[in-house]
Amino acid sequence: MKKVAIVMGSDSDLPVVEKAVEKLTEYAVPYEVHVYSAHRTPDQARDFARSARENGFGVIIAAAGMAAHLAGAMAANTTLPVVGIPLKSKALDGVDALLSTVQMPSGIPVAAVGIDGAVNAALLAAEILALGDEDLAARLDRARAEGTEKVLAKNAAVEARFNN
Ligand code: RP5
Repeated sequence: MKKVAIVMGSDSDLPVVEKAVEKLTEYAVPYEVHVYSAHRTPDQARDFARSARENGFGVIIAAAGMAAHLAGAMAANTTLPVVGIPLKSKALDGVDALLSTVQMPSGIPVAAVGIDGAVNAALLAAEILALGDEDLAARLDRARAEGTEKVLAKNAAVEARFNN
């Protein structure tokens, strides 16, 4: 199976990014984790994206806060799918990162998840890799069915309490 690259702009992003790491681990999806900044280490970020395909990656997850250009910078340098995680910061609650991540010019796509949406980023990356991996697809389907059962059980409890 191809690997997922998880790239973040700063190690201060780790508390959120680790949720993506945990989710990929849960689904036995191989990954690497790196700190590259579109602004502080632009050469390394570019080189990583340019060599990602030949280095065995199938998807890049890029997480950044504030003027969050990392996902776009990755996408500018590869045609691998890039999933952007806009991270919440103090000043603007993550809206700055959301808009910086999602408002890409036509031709250079980034699939942005919600603010701090690390779990969904990992799941989306897994779904992309599952296009070529039936076992992973089956694991994702099983987990989705289990999630549905949990919500149905909650619904049953709420209905039993209020609908007499
Ligand atoms: C962004 O700036 C990083 O992704 C991080 O979310 C934010 C702040 O970085 P630090 O100043 O904590 O290193 O590039």
